[in-house]
Amino acid sequence: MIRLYDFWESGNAYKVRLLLSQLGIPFERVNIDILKGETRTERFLQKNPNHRVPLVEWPDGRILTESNAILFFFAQGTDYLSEDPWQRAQTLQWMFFEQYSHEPYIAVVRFWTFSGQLESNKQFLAEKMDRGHDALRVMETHLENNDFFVGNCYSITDIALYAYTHVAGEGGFDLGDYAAINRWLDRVRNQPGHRTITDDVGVVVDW
Ligand SMILES: N[C@@H](CCC(=O)N[C@@H](CS)C(=O)NCC(=O)O)C(=O)O
Repeated sequence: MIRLYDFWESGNAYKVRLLLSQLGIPFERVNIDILKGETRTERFLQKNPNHRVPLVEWPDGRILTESNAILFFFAQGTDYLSEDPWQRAQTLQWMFFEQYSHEPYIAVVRFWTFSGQLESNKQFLAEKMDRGHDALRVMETHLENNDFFVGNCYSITDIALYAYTHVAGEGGFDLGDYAAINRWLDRVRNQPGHRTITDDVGVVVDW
């Protein structure tokens, strides 16, 4: 069985938990507590020198990191990723947007908040909030005319963007002014097999 190295509060890890659950792929789950520095131990660094979860390990020893690469891998040949070359390129476009223009702001402020690092980063907060709202406006504009991000159907692109958008409020981002985003969040939540970020999925194992 494949094994996911996971951290409960991580939206990046949640992306993988959600897709594997929706695809019905069984998996083991190892909780790595990033707040205790468990991604920086020698043992974990041997698996990912870039000290981050999510990480998926196969029984034959193969390892894949980077949440959106993991989504892309498992979605191939399924309804969660189009076969059409243009739509696949659009999927990559939005997933790179998520990693460069969305996650570094919305996820980071949420992380500072729940890890108690907001005060020590307060000089960066205003800019992080501005850039986060820039990303939300880009999403809002797209969703005003589209039900989903690519091909007008639910795909890994929506999973990648849902992961941190739906918990943006935990970092102080008020989603009240983003009507189209809120309608999209509801559409994502209503997809078959949806799991929340706190749902207990996979088989928890020690390592
Ligand atoms: N680009 C990576 C980002 C992964 C990432 O930032 N993981 C965080 C948790 S959300 C982590 O493991 N941090 C631990 C550390 O930096 O040591 C992805 O999409 O998977």
